[in-house]
Amino acid sequence: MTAPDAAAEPAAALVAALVALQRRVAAIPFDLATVEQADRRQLRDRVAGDLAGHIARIRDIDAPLLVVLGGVTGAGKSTFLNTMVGRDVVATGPVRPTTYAPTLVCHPTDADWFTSDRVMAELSRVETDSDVRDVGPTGAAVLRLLRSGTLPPGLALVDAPDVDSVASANRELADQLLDAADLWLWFTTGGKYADEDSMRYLRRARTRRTSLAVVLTLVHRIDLPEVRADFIGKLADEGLPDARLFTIHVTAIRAGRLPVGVGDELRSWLRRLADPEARRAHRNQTLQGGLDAVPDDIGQLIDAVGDELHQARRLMADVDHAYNRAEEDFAASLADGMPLRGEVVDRWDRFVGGSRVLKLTEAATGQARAWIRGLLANAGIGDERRLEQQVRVEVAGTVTATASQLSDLAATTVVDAWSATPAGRSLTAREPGLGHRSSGFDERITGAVRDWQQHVATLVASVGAERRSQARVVSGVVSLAATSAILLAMAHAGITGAEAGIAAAAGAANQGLLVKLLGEANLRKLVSDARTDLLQRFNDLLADERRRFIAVVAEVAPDPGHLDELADAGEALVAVRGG
Ligand SMILES: Nc1nc2c(ncn2[C@@H]2O[C@H](COP(=O)(O)OP(=O)(O)O)[C@@H](O)[C@H]2O)c(=O)[nH]1
Ligand SMILES: [Mg+2]
Repeated sequence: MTAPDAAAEPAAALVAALVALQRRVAAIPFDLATVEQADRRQLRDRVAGDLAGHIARIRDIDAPLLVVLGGVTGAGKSTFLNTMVGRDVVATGPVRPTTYAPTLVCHPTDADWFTSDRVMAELSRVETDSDVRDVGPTGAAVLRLLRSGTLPPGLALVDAPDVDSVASANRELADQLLDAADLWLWFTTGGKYADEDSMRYLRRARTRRTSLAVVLTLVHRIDLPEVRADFIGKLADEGLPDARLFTIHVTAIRAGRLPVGVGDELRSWLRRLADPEARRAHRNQTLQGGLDAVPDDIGQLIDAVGDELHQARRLMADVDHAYNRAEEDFAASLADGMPLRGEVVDRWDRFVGGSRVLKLTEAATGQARAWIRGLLANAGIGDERRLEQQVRVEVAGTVTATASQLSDLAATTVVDAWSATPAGRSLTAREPGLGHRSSGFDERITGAVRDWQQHVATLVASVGAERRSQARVVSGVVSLAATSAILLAMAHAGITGAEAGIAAAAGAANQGLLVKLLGEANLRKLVSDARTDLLQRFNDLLADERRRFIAVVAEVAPDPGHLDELADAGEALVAVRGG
């Protein structure tokens, strides 16, 4: 940092790396409603804010030094701020635990540095001379800006809310301000300096290597040497042996201020910080410490996004599991037989299964025509058509019902599995219809089954056309009858014997008819094609059903590509700093 020109280029590269990283961090949505969601969003905002602070520190190395007065309740922060300003600008003593608007005081010529969103962008600014305590029901965080000629140019002081405030909004605001500080001025009292509340923050300052000075207040003059020595020991124990320590003994307070002569050492030290060299030194220490902490922060974010991704994939796996199972179940129910109504099946069996019919069909091809005539004569063409239609309707209804039921079952299974995690529950809540098959499913499955039956009819007709010897019989009415016979056999698992050998199962009237009409090999192939076709149609519909679930997960799941981008941006920063 000797010659500004020499420093300019690395600084520009560093800023570019930080800007890229900051954008990537700020863009992490953490939309999956995991148990950790709120913490993760908070981490993201904190890291993004820190990065913005680092960018500001590098870009504006000569900006006024931002000194944040932090610490426990009643430690004298507000009293000291009033003392520095020379008038009663903030209220002292117990404050209501409502959302607190912190006050930033700076020299009038420095105010422009703080009116913009260069630092602490999340806080809206209010410029008023009177103290703003309660910022209203929305609780939106406000930073009160005060210009005072009594502070030297180059120094800005912020009176932060108490870190042990009963209101969590105040504690969070205090953290936010401390994160934005170039230097912490930590206030603690003779009675509280060893408290965990206070020590936790001092540890944080040490870890982050934030420039730090500690102010020990409300100690009686007589106790001062002993308390001071004890506190120095505690600071050393916490790894802060070099922390600058000021003490302010108990004294009479007038108009919310310390009397002249008390706290002078601290006052003049602070005034000297306004010097450009001192400013740079403190700012740079905080910057370097902050930059050192970035890889760890990014690592935490990467872990968080990685875990979110993992959880999203588990939700996806629940979907796959349930719908794959539905596919298997449908195939199995086709193999095992669906619950057709007995009466239709019986009537059809009686229709095709008379011993006379079977006997006739065993006869030569020429007699088949007579058999058909006999069938028609027995049943009457109207009745025969009607029965054949009933079979088709019955099969369609049964297949449709089975498909709908399995689709419902898959949806319920996913919703049940999802109810085990908050992320899953919130997805189900977003889309209340997910617990059962989609509203359009019934119409689509009805169409699909109709198309399948049509396809089977086409298959039967084509087999008939190829089968020269019986070409004349396997046509028209018989073709329809054969179609129905096959549909029935398939739905009723009457063709299960097809794989084992049709002849073995040929005792069944329907099957016997089919073998006679189409031939064993044709029948086997036809049934296999028809089955594949139906399974495909069902699986296509299930894919749409499945997509409803995948879509809601995809909406909130992190993009794996962003994970890589985040890691790359983090590594790019490390490379720029190392190079
Ligand atoms: N007697 C006495 N009271 C003090 C001293 N410093 C602070 N106080 C009082 O302690 C209370 C809390 O001080 P305040 O500045 O509001 O502390 P803050 O909560 O850290 O902002 C106020 O009533 C102050 O008047 C001091 O040196 N002597
Ligand atoms: Mg106060």
